[in-house]
Amino acid sequence: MGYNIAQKLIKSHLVSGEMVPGTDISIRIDQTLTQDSTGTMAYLQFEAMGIPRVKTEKSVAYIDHNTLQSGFENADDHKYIQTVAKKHGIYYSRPGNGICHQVHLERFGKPGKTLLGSDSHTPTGGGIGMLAIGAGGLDVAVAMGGGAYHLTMPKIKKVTLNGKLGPWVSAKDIILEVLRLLSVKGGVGYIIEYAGEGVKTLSVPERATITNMGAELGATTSVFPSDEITKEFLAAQGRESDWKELLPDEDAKYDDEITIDMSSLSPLAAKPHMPDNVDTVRNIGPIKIDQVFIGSCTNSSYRDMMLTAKILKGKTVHPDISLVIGPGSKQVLNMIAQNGALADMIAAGARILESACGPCIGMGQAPRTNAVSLRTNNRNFEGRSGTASAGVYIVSPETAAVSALTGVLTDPRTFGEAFKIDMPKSFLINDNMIDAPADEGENIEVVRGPNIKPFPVNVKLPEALEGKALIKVGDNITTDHIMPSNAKLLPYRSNIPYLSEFCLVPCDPDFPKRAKEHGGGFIIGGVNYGQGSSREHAALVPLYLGIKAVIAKSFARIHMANLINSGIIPLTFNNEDDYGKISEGDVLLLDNIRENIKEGKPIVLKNKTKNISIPLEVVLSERQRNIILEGGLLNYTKKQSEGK
Ligand code: MIC
Ligand code: SF4
Repeated sequence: MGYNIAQKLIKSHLVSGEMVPGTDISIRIDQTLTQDSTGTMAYLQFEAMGIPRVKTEKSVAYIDHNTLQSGFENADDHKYIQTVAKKHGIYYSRPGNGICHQVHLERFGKPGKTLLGSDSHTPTGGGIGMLAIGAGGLDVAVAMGGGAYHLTMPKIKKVTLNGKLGPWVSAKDIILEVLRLLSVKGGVGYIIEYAGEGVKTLSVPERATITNMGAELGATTSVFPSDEITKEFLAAQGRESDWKELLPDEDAKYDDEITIDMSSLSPLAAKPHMPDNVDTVRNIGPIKIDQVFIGSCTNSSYRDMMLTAKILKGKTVHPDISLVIGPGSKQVLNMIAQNGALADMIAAGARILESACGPCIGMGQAPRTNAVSLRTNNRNFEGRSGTASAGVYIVSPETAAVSALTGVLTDPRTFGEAFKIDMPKSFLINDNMIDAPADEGENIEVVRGPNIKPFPVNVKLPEALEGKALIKVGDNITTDHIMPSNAKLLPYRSNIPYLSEFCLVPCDPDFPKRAKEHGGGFIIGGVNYGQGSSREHAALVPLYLGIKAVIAKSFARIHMANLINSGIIPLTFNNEDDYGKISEGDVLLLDNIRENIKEGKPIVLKNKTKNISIPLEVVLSERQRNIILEGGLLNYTKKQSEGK
């Protein structure tokens, strides 16, 4: 039997398990990446493991999220990451060098390799045929130490792309169409593999836009073949020797398949406040807009910037609009500076940002009250822009740039003849902002500023757990709800006690106070609880507040892994209707929970307030059960290494 690309990648890295969907497997990790807002925690955890040097082929620490530096905190974190990287064998991409996913694609990604990143958009690397997966910082720390990455063997969904994109329709519209078809939970448990004639019409950055936003499907990752187009991209990056062909076997099998006719697509937009709330730009109509942001790891490549510049050339941004542009990397910024495209943007009135995440994670450029903001990034969750009342529409760079000129949401097909952007034969290569690690790390001093506080570690799971249902939330709660990130909070990513004051505040401002008053308890959630980012803070902060278990209808993949790694039990209802049997404030008891988890016995929750029993499910592998019993992955790893 032949293999598809995802299976080939897994098979060549399989450490344990068999490639049977739904079962626990582990894979060897070739490369890791971290960024600064998850990186501090990941490196603190790596240090706690006591391993002197990373064991991966390449590990890179990027500084791209926390670049606002409104106080000493960000800069302290940067210094800590710079020194810890130098000591332990990790490459360091300095602030200003670009967004981790864009730079990794340009300079380090290799077809056929595995990449684990402490950021949910790590699957961007799937654009060059990598198995690139987002995970919590602790999983990345373990991988840096040479440990395998454990995951549930996903099913493989084939997305066949037929035809060719029409004028002014772009890769962003393809992934928005996939989101429209599958929804934000449609990819859970799957790897999305792209195939079909249409693939050959897409450049690597366009493919990367699609795999990047596969994160919004909840997919484990997404992957494209590595073909002649990949080879040309790598050659233009001076890395042709990194190329390797990766195609599915002719008789490859898939668990599922959908087909998209690219020729029939039109410009699309995801309306507030979910990336799957998709309609055509034309149907939504010419709504008045206040702000446009072109950038983020989804749409900040050379192609996207050149296209934007061509649209803006000789024009003026509409008087009611603030247009902000963030080129994805120093390479891109430097190239558009040299060829004059940047000058066209500036002349048109665009506000140019440094190459970083910026507005995508609420680091500046919060729009006005009740604003409509058009953005080329990937998430439009409520409040993520920094303004709770603003509505964000996710669109392509084409739609964004044209609308910035007209002042209203505009179908770019009305602009005239479409521009064709050729991929450069060679990119501008200058890796002077990437610091190599020291050959010998022993004498390197790691610098720790006062903002770096110890992280919480759980205790062994007790015999029974009792506490109140401290909060009950609905479906699709994101990690941006659980642990919001914005210009005010992101500087505190290495300060869990401070962050705990903001846990779940978008759902209920009193939650942190209540959790503290009651000495912890339970969270009750709906479907797809914890979707979105990989931030393990969304588990560490509840742990700090004494949360013992989260009982939900279902969980998002990375957040569930982060809960387990923190020793918080993710429990699901046997019957979703039982969600109605718990009210906020009810006293809940999990009797014999230690024994039941250990023995894999059925778990029954007693709602003492209502005097009823509710059967629960805990879908854990044996390893995950042991992690929970030990009180988290760090304790478990320590126990393993002590050989007890
Ligand atoms: C995001 O896009 O939400 C982030 C910020 O990049 C997160 C990581 C983080 O919270 O630091 C992600 O996607 O994992
Ligand atoms: Fe940065 Fe936004 Fe990409 Fe997250 S989604 S890595 S915040 S650009």
